[in-house]
Amino acid sequence: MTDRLHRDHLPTSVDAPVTPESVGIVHLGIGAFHRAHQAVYTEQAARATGDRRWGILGVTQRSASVRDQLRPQGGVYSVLTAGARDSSVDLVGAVLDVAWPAEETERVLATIAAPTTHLVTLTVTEKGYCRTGSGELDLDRVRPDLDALAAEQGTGAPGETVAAGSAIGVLVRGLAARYRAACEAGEALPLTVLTCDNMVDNGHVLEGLVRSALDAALPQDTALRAWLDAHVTFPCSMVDRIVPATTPEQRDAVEGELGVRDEGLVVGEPFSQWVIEDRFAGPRPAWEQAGATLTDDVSVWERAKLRLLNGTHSLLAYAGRLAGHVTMAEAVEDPAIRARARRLLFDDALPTLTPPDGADLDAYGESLLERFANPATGHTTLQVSMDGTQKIPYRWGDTIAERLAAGSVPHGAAYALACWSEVVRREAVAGRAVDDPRGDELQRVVATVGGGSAEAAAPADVARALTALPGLLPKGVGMDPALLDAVAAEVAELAGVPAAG
Ligand code: CS2
Repeated sequence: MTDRLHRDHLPTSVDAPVTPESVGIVHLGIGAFHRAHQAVYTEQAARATGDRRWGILGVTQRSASVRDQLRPQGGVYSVLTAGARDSSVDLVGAVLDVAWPAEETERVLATIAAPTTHLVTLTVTEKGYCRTGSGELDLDRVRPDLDALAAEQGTGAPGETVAAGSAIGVLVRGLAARYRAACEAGEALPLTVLTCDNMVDNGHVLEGLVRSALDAALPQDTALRAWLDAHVTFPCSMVDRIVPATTPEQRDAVEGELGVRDEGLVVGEPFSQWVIEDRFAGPRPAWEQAGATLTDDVSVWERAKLRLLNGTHSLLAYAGRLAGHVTMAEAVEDPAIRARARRLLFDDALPTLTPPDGADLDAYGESLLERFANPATGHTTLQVSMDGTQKIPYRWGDTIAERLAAGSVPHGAAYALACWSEVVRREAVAGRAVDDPRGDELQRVVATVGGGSAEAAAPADVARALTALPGLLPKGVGMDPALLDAVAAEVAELAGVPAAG
């Protein structure tokens, strides 16, 4: 048995990480992605500048597991950069601690309110934004947090601190706590709320949800809203690094290399990119010193990345699963699947995009296929295929809408929809849960198409019904006859039966 990695006794074979002096950032959703991306930029910026104000308090929503990995290590963990040919291990010390709101809501809210904190950042995944199928804040899901918020602001029944049940809940309650602290201190206490999730206009989406939550919980509180208007910003950002779930084998391999056990190890590909809208309410880490791009307009980057990288990724995941491929690398190396991926990438998505800052999108598209083929990350088709209803709108929806509007049928995207539909149908037939927040609804659609039985549902009819699912594609697009015919034809080929209807 080797010792556990710890900030106070570090292996000498790798550079020591920086230990920040205080928490400057509260990060909601400290999964593997944050630890392999924004935390790495924060660490590198601290190394480059010596500015040690930017420790991170990670907040984990769903379970205590990341806290239990990192707290016994004093927050330090390693990042395995897994390239097709080489790999390397680095230590990151930017995370000072991890809190689980089920047990430590008060501490999380107090840290968001603290004057030394300047940023709340988020990677809570698409489903973590608690939206209904039509994109509104799902008030039922955040109700306990809204009631707690009203109580904390003195307009509801006061009581014990209620454990926060959602990331949006933590955020709005944290903002209100900061506003109260600002009033008490007689200072503005500005705050930047920076979302790093894969959604179009992510900052604007988040700001809209926060305002809806405040409208629902505190309809009379104009002073809090005035503070928000004047002192809180919600910049957009585009993040990119392929970060698969860490495997036990990777943990063992890094243990062999470091000579200590790291339960918090994360794995990432060599490529990493971060484009951030330069709209901060107060100070921030010098992330540009670590390679981040600060810009006035993130949207061109965001659209290109979502439609090209994530769009193709999802196609490969569903097509790969149907073909029995476990890893994304196997899926992209399958010639039949690769040809379809190229179609989505180059024929459907690319013509809908404006290249950001003179970037060569053809070269970018080719580089993506190479990145996906990196076998060292071990990224699985199962992981990328989860939460389809939350991802497809951003990844395929706009591409499809724009190609149809331009008078052409996007066959790559139709194939992608067919693959997704087939994965859903086969799960339903096998009686397995679909890993998606709308999974039960998807199962019901399949059963309804089959007159009450998933087995009886014709694949092409299922595909038509799923393509028309409310909230999946932009309004009206899921009903487009040319698209529906193309999807049905693709699914019939996949399922080996003639297209129905
Ligand atoms: C992937 C992304 O799991 C997924 O849905 O498409 O996590 C992808 O690896 C990242 O966005 C790459 O930046």
